[in-house]
Amino acid sequence: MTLNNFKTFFTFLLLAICLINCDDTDPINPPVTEEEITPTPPTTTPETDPVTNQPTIAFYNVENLFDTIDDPENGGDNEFLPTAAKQWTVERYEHKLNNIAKVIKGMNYPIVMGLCEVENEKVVEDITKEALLSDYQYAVVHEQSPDHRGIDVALIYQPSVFELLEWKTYQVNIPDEQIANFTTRDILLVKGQIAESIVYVFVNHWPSRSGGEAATEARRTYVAAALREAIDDLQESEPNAKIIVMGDLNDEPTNKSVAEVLQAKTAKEGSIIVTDLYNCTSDLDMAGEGSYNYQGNWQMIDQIISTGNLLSADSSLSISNFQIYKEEPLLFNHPDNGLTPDRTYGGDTYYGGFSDHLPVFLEVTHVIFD
Ligand SMILES: [Ca+2]
Ligand SMILES: [Ca+2]
Ligand SMILES: [Ca+2]
Repeated sequence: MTLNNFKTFFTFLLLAICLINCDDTDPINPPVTEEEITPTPPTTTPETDPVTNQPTIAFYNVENLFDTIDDPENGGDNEFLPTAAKQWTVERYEHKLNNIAKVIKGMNYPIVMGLCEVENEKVVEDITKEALLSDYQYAVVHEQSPDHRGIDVALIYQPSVFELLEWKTYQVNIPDEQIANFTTRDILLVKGQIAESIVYVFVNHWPSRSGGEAATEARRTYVAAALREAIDDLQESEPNAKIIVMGDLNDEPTNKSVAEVLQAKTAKEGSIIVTDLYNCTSDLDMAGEGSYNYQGNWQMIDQIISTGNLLSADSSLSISNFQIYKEEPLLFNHPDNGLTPDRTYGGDTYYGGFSDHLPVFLEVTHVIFD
């Protein structure tokens, strides 16, 4: 092979890799250069007490929760095997499950918790089987998504508090000029009952910014439009439906997809309209907080949004006090970027942390009328 041939081949190879990975789960850009960082010892994660004594609802991007078994129909799990460069072993998998269980405890064992970046139903069940969670009898709602890496969204819930009524998924087929048959994660809709209130929860994981925020924005506005349509349909048949939207939206509250297409308002805009969507994250977003650290900047890409009828304190079911679960064990001090979520992997280097995202949650008040 001549040098020019080699260059052409190499360029083609890079392009192919780029296309294959165009929807890599790293939400914003390639991982920060973590090679120079000393990994956190993975066996010393402390268990912390719950940060609230109120009932909670939460969402968590758990960063690539794959099992260690090869799914022959999914090429996307091949890097998460004991024999792969990442050396994804049962021991590491169990350490990660235990970390997630500690986070669930830390958020006071959410009644309902959305998850993303889970490989299959089994890995979600494995979370719920953690000893730390045994008192809560968590149950699972999961459906396989057509995402090319095989990662899905899911929901866990406490059946004694949240009665599961129905659930469905929305497959979103995004027309994309660069990639034929571009697929993303389904939107999961779960209908359940807390006390006397019916609530609808949409769990999301919108397409990543990998490849550039502007270049990929149309994918997220497309999914936002699909979600808006699903909500419009629901509100047409049930105008006062209590709706919670949660997920890793890979956009921030002020981006076009969230603010304009989904029409999620900031909570401070005028008086509350019961059927409108409000972004519960807005106050913390405007204060510079976030769930994801991109090169030193906190970004609020993991969000919880609700209809106005859930925001009134005298409602039979209300939510308030949105928070980012930002406890010390989930963070490490990056030499350039400051406090940053302590992730499981940087490239193939194992750090044994929790996730590249922080979990988010809010508090729930429910009133039973006699
Ligand atoms: Ca697997
Ligand atoms: Ca495979
Ligand atoms: Ca899957």
